[in-house]
Amino acid sequence: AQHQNLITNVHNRNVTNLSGKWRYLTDVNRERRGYEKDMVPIEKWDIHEYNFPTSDWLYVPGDWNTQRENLFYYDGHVWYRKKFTYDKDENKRLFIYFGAVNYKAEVYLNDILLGKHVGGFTPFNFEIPDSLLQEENSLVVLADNVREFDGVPSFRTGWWNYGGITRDVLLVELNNTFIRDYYVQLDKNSPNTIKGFVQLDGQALSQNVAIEIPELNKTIKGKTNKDGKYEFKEKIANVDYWDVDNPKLYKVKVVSETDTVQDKIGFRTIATEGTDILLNGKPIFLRGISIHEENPLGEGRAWSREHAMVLLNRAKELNCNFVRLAHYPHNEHIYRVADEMGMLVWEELPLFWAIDWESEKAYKIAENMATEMVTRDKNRASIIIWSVANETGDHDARNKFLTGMIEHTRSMDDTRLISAALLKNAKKSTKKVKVVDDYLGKYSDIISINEYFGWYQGLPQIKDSIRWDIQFNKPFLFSETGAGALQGFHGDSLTRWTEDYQSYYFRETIEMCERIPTLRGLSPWILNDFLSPQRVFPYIQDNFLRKGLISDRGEKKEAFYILRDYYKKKAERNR
Ligand code: GCB
Repeated sequence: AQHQNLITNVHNRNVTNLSGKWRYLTDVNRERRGYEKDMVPIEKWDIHEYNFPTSDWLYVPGDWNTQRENLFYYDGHVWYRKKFTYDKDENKRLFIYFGAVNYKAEVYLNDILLGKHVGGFTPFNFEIPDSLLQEENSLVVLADNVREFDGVPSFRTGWWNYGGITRDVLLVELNNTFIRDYYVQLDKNSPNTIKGFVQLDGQALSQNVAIEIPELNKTIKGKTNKDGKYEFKEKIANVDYWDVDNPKLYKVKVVSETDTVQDKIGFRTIATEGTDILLNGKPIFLRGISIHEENPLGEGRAWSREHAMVLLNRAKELNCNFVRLAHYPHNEHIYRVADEMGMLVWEELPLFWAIDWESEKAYKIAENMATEMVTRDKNRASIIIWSVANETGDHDARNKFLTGMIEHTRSMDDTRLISAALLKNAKKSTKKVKVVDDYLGKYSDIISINEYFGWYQGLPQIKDSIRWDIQFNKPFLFSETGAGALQGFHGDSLTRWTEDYQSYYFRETIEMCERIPTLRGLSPWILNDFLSPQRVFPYIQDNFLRKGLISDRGEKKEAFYILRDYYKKKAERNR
């Protein structure tokens, strides 16, 4: 069994949350105890060695690395078990939904395989047939975060390979024929046109459906085809557009003869014109910051609405109107909070560094991830950019892979901009002139570059003499820039790892930015220090990447205030 068509907006449906303590067993040898046969009486598994009832537990959602010291560096197989009872209405259908399991998941209910999933940052669901439900149910999940060269991401990442059931697990009870998915967005080229679709799932696929927006006195009516799909495009008037200062969300009700689902959706357009980014037709400068999905109140993966509020409030305090949520799709909560707060968002696929570009397997995984990402988030006004990759080399295999990914993403949603965090052309660049001519630039709407002059190369003043030769007439963005500093460590501004050096770096970066006429934003690296497998410099890094403007313990560094003040000025000028 493979995973089945994704149900959207699960949090607004009839759900039972299975979070809490789950039993777990590590399986270092990956012996699986017969599970490869897809069917083994789990209770027989409870022999001395592999004994769920007496085993330790982990919290779900959550990574295992930061919950158990002896799992901190563990990449491997972990078996989870949750027992639950469920009183199901026999006229309804039951699904199990996972917000994310990193990296692969196998899901068994009462010893029967429900399905498998690959990809650590996107949701999936399986239907639970009535015949499988018992009075007390045993849900077993294998979470496998073993890295693969032809995986997505590949073996090498800059972030911690947190394993486990890292996001919400929900039982979702739905009507026999239900609204599985819908898309309600403004047409990119016309702020007076609303377009989208409704998709039913079940036996009664031909139905009358409606999209109601009561506050606009608008009801769009139609009939689904034999595949359960209704597509629409309609005029709409008097819209109060969603904007960063006015994050207006409308109640939207999607109704069929057998189901109803509610959402809150903002309406805005995002486009480019020459070197400008236009939000609702008006030029905007993206005052951004990059963010990893790490818990700002503790450690490990972030997974809750509360975590999202803290992260985005920190960005607000920095006077941001934009966040780059790197380097993979984050949990659904943060995009909803961004919608409510008026924060523009860049969402990204984990096609990071050296992917096995020739691998068809890797391509299929990535394509499926893009499908899951867009399916889940396509109704979020905050998301203005889909990013397909980060820092990848400019060569044929990669170009074929990524143009395919861009095409696929656009075919699912053409209302947003597409980009990728690119690199300068190292061969053509000189010490003073940095050439930007990546093949992908032709296909992306915004030219985004990661740069670290003054950190990996030279001292910050090197930025004084740099000129950017950007060979595209498109908006330019620094998707990353930053320097490491240990919070509380001070010295002169030429001493690496001090807050003073980092501040100096940011002052020089800001000056450089002001000299680039087509620059339309930046999202420096990064809001908070985060765990990284590559950053092992003792006493300074100790496994943390220290380019945060805020430490992993929540203390602000000097550079935070420098960027905050710059953004304040930019906000006043909007340029
Ligand atoms: C990058 C990566 C980011 C790293 C950063 C760094 O370009 O995109 O994940 O953490 O550089 O600190 O070097």
